[in-house]
Amino acid sequence: MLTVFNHLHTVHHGKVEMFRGQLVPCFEVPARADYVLRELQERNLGPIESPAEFDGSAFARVHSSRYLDFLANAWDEWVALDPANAERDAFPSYWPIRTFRSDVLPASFAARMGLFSYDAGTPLTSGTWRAARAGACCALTAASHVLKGARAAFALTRPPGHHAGPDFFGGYCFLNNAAIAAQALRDAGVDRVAVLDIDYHHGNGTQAIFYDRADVQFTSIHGDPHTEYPYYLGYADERGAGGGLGFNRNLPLPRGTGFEQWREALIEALRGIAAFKAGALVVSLGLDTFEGDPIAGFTLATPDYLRIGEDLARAGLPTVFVFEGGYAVAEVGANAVNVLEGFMQ
Ligand code: Q9C
Ligand code: ZN
Repeated sequence: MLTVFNHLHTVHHGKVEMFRGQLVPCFEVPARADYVLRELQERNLGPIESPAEFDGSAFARVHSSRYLDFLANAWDEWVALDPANAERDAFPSYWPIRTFRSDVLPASFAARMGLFSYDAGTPLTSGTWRAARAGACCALTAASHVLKGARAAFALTRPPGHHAGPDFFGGYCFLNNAAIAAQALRDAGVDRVAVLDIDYHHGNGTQAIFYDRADVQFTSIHGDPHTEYPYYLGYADERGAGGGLGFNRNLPLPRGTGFEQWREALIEALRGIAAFKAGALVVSLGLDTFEGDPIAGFTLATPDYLRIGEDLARAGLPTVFVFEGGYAVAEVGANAVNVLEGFMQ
């Protein structure tokens, strides 16, 4: 399988995130992508290339222009507030929840940080915009290979994307790489695109982007949001809105779920994808379902990821894989590449 690697990913390097009342070292670290890259090379999974250049128009198909403008300038605004900020990650401190206005764009940078985000665990750093932009270009390049007839392609990038919505960042995500790829497939003439999200955490950003759409079906298997991040979305009764009713499917599973039960959800998800008659599939490939993951609660083991790849291949669809979460750094390479190898067998 062809991999499109974001060589610029290292310029997004958060120092700390807010976790249980403390600033702790980031879980979402550059080594994650490097471990996957090394495993791809060691196992000779196929060519590894750099992303093509795209202008921002494909990003604007899923994100609002005021959000993209904000992201593009956020670091410079942060440093302009205080030169010492150059050494500090930027975090939001205020959020416009219920009864506040979200139509006004405040002059205050702090106010806009909160307007465009939903948690305090997602540091914005000097290279965030450059890394995220190059990452979205990886997703677009992978999609273009599939459009040209490749059976599958893998966008290997960080920061991840599936928590980023039309106009917000969070959950370590800034640009929604999977959504950008899915929309690009639609715009290139694929009538129906399925997005399957197998990260441990519900893909709230992707769901939000496509919630009222019948042309992009979103399915997610994840930890039950009653107890798991992102808490406020990902419940089974969220089925889509308006013309999109019936095209959103959430399969939450309790913390502690093992592979046997997880795989039943996967088979069910694939049944729904087959009924949708998609022309292409985008997989949000999170590996934080792994038993050793430090911030998640399923118990999948490394060999299980081969089975997942085999199951996904049986859908018989041109497939774009997009790297999402997975924080057991030393194992994330083997787990990710197992999915891809299982798919290609
Ligand atoms: N309980 C992705 O996997 N913080 N994002 C949880 C630990 C948010 C994960 C803190 C986790 C976001 C792409
Ligand atoms: Zn995750």
